[in-house]
Amino acid sequence: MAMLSFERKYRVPGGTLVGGDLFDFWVGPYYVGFFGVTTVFFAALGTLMIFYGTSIDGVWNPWLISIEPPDLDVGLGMAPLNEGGIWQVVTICAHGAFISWALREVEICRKLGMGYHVPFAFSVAILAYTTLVVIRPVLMGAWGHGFPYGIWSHLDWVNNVGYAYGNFHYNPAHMVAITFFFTTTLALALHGSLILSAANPEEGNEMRTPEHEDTFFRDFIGYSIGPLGIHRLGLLLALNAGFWSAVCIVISGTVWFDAWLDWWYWFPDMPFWVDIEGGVNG
Ligand code: UQ2
Repeated sequence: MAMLSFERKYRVPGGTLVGGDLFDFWVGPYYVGFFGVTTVFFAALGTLMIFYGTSIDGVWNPWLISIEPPDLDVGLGMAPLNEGGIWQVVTICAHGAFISWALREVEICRKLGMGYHVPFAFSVAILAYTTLVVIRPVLMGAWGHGFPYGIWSHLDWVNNVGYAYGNFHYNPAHMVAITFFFTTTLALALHGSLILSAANPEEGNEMRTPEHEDTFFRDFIGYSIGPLGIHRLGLLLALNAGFWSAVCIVISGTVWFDAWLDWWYWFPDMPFWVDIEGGVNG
């Protein structure tokens, strides 16, 4: 594997959290480290379990493969392998692989003397997954509340769980999450288009500068958030999209049990107008 001209300079020893210098080496372009080994271990074991599970089911259409969680009556116990136990092992392996991946990012950050923004951001994604398959099932008392590991089956799960609370779009945290998702795409579209408009000119034209980028938005809306600020905003928006997604599902079935539409009755039920004749309360 060819090395970029600057790569060797940054292949410095140290910065490891676990294993000292035992795993402090590279394979081709990849830093290994203790957590590189554990990532490969958990990812391989989890993948093998998925193949084992679907071979029991006799399903080989990739769209239809599904590793189901245990039945609800298993509660928070261990299930036999072919009755949801495979799902439990795959869930443990997924956490092992995801957390190892985050800690490998931390070791690379430490080597390079960088901030921990990337592992922090990835941890929010892990938290969203953990909320679905661990935190909410534990709060509700059964692993069976986790989602099945299948392309088609997880869509069915989202559909059914959504309708279990009436219309999920009335969930206020779901509204906040969607707003962050949409605003993330708005910010990235503004940023991507602004950078390309300045940094990728037509053949023969000279590249424009960050000052041009600032000036465009000053001329346009009287405000520029700045070349550092747009990345702070982007990270803030994206992390909030994941965080509020986790909030909107974890409160469904734990602190709110009815249709989400009914939650909004706090507004017409406020004391100022709750007894007004002809109002929503009759
Ligand atoms: C900006 C800036 C960038 C950018 C973008 C803006 C020079 C290269 C996209 C403009 C962004 C603004 C005004 C914030 C918009 C707010 C939301 C919530 C979408 O000023 O500095 O750097 O890429």
